[in-house]
Amino acid sequence: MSTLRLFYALWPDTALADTLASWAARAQPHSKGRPMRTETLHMTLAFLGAVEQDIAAELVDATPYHRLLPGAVPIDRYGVFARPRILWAGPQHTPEPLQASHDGLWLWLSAFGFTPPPQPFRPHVTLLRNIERPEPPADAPPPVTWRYDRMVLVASESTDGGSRYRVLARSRPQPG
Ligand code: 2AM
Repeated sequence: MSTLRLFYALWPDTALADTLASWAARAQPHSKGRPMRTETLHMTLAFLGAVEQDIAAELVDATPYHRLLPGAVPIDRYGVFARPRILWAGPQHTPEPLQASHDGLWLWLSAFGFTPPPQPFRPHVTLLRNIERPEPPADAPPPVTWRYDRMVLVASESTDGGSRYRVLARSRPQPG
């Protein structure tokens, strides 16, 4: 059976995506590397990898009902993942409610047969790939607050021009 490469993420609105793109542009002269396209910028909550079509269909149906508690995450620093050569933006400290949403998501996903990765959650937005410097720029732009109330289920598809992301489902915001 064929599979889909899936992940859950927070997706920024266009204003925040533009701000994150400006963070990428500001770091690029220092870090070099390839900026992510503005419309692809996101914060991954859970990477599932290759998922069978029937499980993917179950996730699409169930995702609207897995409601996230609304929260906010400060984007206040640059960071580097040296081995995959990524320059990212993210919080200095993971907010406890975001950690709880991450943990709750994986608990919910366990009912579908998924197990969480062994490494701790490191919330980040990948800004540049294939960077040429192992340290981030010394100064970050002014911090921004990312307010979220839902997550998206995304399929990552290989195309001739690289990866393309397709949103398959959205969780519903908590009723107000
Ligand atoms: P990254 O930006 O740090 O590479 C789609 O690939 C999303 O899932 C990206 O945000 C990616 O993070 C994240 N991800 C997490 N674990 C991954 C893995 N083992 N392989 C590929 N992507 C992963």
